[in-house]
Amino acid sequence: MRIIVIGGDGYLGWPTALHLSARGHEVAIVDNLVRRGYDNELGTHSLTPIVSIQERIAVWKKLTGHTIELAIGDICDYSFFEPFFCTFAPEAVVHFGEQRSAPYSMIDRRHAVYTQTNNVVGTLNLLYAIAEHAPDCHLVKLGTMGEYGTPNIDIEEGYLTVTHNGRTDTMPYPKQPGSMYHLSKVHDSHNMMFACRVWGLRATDLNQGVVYGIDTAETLHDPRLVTRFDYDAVFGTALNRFIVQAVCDMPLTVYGKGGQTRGFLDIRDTLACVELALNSPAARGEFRVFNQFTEQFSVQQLADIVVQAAAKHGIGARIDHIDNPRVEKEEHYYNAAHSKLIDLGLQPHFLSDTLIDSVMTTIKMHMHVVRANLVMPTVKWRN
Ligand code: NAD
Ligand code: USQ
Repeated sequence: MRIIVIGGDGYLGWPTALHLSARGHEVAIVDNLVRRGYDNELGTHSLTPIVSIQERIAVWKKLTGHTIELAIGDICDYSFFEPFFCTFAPEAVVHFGEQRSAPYSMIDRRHAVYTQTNNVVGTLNLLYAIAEHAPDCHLVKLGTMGEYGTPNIDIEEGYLTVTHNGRTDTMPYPKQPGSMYHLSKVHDSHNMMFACRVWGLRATDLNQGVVYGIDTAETLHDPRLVTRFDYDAVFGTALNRFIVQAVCDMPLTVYGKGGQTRGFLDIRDTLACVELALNSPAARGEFRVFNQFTEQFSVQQLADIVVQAAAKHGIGARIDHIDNPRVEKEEHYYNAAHSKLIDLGLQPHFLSDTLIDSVMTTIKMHMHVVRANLVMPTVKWRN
């Protein structure tokens, strides 16, 4: 297939582009490199040393003979995106290219407006490009489990059948997102559903949980193929942060009571899920929603798992319950369906000591560059 990977320089987009290229697909990366710009803005960095996207692609070509096309530009700029889209003529697009940090979106008005403009306008441009130039193209879009929030009933995969005043209908599952970023994903979902219903597009919304891990089969070929790895309080995510904190002898930062429960998955399963979705596309006019995670954990459970794994390495990690900078339930019911990707053949990599050990090994190689001042949260949901 001819596949565009939007956001192909990011944590998940880069290893996904390699994975698809390794399977013989013709891959093009579109990225405006804004993620590297956020690092300049915030003084953050990837713990793993990442080379330029041009060098990454050149190394991949030298090692495997596979070419990955590159278009540096902003998908919000239709005068850039439309001609590239027409020339490449994709059969599928995997869309990772959004501002994805909840804390970043909550810094202030400007960051909230930027996040929602970047994410919603970019996706809207993509929907128009597909509708106008390649209506058969399958859109595989990264959404988030956080669109649903933490309702006191089971979470279904995208839709809920409701009986009201004696009549029954199936409609989008109610959304109660927890940040301006998560809200942007809800807006995207509505726009995609509209485009499928009205223009007959085909789209799969992958409502992904929190991802952990670093290495994939393809990135392990050469150190210059490593993906980025964030541990700071704005872009670092829970489990990845906890492992860095344990290795660097810092307390594990559980926010509040730690009963916040979320879906989690290994980065290798992100790649597998995207591939499964691409291999069995949605039908024309269908807006499919898959909940993309493999296990549920509370933040406290994750911290406990990391403390135990660290002990095996002789590290005496400890947990600090710090004031929660976010507004979120710290004790709640959580039971989310996630069977559609399993039905398509997903064989999950469940969280294991082996995975934590391998992440610890990589972190140890780079721990001398960890900046302690980036670890504690400074962005608050409410001042
Ligand atoms: P990332 O920030 O590392 O990568 C996103 C990439 O998109 C970056 O390289 C950035 O430069 C690019 N980008 C952003 N806006 C763009 C634009 N307007 N035009 C072109 N390129 C643009 O993020 P990630 O962790 O790889 O996440 C990828 C996607 O997966 C996001 O949509 C995110 O919401 C979703 N997701 C991530 C996680 C996670 O735990 N990392 C979990 C669930 C969902
Ligand atoms: N948390 C802590 N301590 C930390 C960091 C986080 O207790 O040091 C808690 C948070 O308060 C939250 C939970 O862990 O309750 C998850 O936070 P996170 O920062 O790991 O993840 P989140 O902000 O939800 O966002 C990440 C990605 C985002 C993706 C989302 C999937 O950055 O792109 O959409 O995970 S989900 O959570 O399912 O919505």
